[in-house]
Amino acid sequence: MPKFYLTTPIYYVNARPHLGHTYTTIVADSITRYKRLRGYEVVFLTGTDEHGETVARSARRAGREPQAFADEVAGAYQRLWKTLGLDYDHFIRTTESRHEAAVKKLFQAAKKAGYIYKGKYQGLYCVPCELYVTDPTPEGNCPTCGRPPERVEEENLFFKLSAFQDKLLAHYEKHPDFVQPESRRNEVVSFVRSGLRDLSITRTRFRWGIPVPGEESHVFYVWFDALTSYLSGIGYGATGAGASQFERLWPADLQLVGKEILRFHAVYWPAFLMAAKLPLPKTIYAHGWWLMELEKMSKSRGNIVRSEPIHRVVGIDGLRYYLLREMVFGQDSNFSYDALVTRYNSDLANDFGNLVSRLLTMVERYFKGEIPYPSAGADRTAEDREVAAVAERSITAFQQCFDGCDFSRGLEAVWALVSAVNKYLVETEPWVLAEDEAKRARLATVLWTAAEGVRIATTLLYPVVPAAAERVRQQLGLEGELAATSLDDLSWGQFPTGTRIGSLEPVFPRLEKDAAIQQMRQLEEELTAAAAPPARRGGAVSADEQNWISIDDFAKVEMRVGEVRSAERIAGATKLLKMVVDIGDEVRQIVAGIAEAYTPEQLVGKKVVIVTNLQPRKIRGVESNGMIVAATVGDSGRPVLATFSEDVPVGARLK
Ligand code: ME8
Repeated sequence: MPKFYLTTPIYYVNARPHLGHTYTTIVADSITRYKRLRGYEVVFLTGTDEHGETVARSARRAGREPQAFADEVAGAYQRLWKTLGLDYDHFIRTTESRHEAAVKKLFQAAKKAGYIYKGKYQGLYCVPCELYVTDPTPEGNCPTCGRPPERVEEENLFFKLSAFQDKLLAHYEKHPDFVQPESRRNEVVSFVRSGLRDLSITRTRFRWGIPVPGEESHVFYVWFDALTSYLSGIGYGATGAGASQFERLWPADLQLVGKEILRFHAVYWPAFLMAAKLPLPKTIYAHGWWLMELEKMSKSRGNIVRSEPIHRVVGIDGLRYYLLREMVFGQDSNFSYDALVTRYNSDLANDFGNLVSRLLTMVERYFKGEIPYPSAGADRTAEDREVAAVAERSITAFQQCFDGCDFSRGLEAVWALVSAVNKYLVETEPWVLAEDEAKRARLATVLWTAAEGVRIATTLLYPVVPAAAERVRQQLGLEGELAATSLDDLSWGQFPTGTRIGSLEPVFPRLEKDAAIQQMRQLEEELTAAAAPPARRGGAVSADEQNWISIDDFAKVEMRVGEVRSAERIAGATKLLKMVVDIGDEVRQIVAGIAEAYTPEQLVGKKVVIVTNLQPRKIRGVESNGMIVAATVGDSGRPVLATFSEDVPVGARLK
């Protein structure tokens, strides 16, 4: 049996899973199911990325030890994948000792081959991206996330990435499938052509990482650590059975990544592997982003949607279908509850679900629940032959699309068949045939043909909507499980006649759109509130007391000196400005109603007062993580920002 080793990125534990993470993992699960139907032994790896400065800082903010914090978030990922029934084989956590052993082994191999040396890094560093910023934006910000980097100076171990420029270019040339899709491949090639600098692969500025052998004050750079998970999760660095599993499975056949981390996977990763004399993965496939109001959905932007509210309302298969059908793999897609429910109702409830229930109701009514025998081939009409031809075309197109990660077009190919069967039933009118005893043979052929079309569509749908497809298969009275079917054997004309159908229950009940959307939004809000720090418990106070607060109450308000790094207007909101403000040990996004009093240019570089422990909230859909302090002046209520007459350090507290 040919093997197929497939990976998702391993997810950072500084954020709980949102729809973007669910997306990649669901895609990997669908590919796993598809490849298994094609006869592959599929091994699917996912996991969590638990080291690094960002995680250490998130843990500190939550008042937790990094390991306890990582345990909790890694647990949240594992629980969600279990709830969603995602069929992974390996879950690797970078804090496991087997992973630590693998990272050290990869490092030693690269060192032995002469690709590691000691040097000094002086320059800019972006903490959230854990990345040295060598090519800042014109405003001096990180090119990946747009946030202001910090100036650092560190003694590090360097990896001789520059030695791999020609080797990488030769590899891209020789293996056009190595980076997909094509457009991204071109970006990677031109990035490498423009020259590669050596890469610092250790850090001394924090301790939360894997210690570097022989350099006790250094820990590994989080990307050197994290990328190795694709090896450690299947036995690299192990002995005995673990090692032989690694020999059998590596190199990976397909590594799925979001486009923002393609450079790490298509440039650094193959260079590390080449240095250690390990074979390179066959394909790195970069997909696009789920956007919310045209911005990447991400925790730091505060614009996330979680999968729980969605799968609780449209079901797990409803969620899976939407994600694979709506996004063209490789491109960005805007998430909308409206589009989600519309897709669900039109494709799943109407086209497919109704077809199944109409068909089975007729088989029950006209043939006492037994799929009838079709008439002999010679009696077939053009309509019968057309359905068969569409089915054969759908089988081929579906497989071609899924082999090329074109899931939305693969599903369109199945819908061509679903629509053809619906059209066939409208044209042949079995309910009219049923009224005439002389047309019973024709009625039998029509229902058999429709059942065969539904069987094929259901089999093709299994990788995307596995639970629903298995239920339809049972309702059709077919034996065995779809999971054990072979797609290579799937062709027209195999529906076993005389099959007794199972009991009918709708697989995709229709949803009332407004109610479903409201329910999902409400669940999402509840989850957001549950994740936020608990609100202060209130109680009734007398009128006299209302004007007084204790010194302890005042001390609860944390105010700090912030410096505005960037500011921009919010489209469609005349009063609002979105600012990025540095408050010392972090930067915050803050929305304030000061656009009529200040231009963005007047604000950049200004020292201001920020209330930093205010519960985050969304203003016009944009997350605001703090409040800027201003006086309200005159009848118009013009805001005047509080600032300082002497120079004060960023981050200083006010009391
Ligand atoms: O980058 N749309 O982890 P991460 C689509 N730990 N996919 C999205 C998405 C969105 N809006 N947001 C996230 C890391 N993703 C590193 C990876 S691998 C050795 C280390 C998906 O938790 C997408 O696949 O930030 C992206 O690559 C991944 O989540 C990043 O998750």
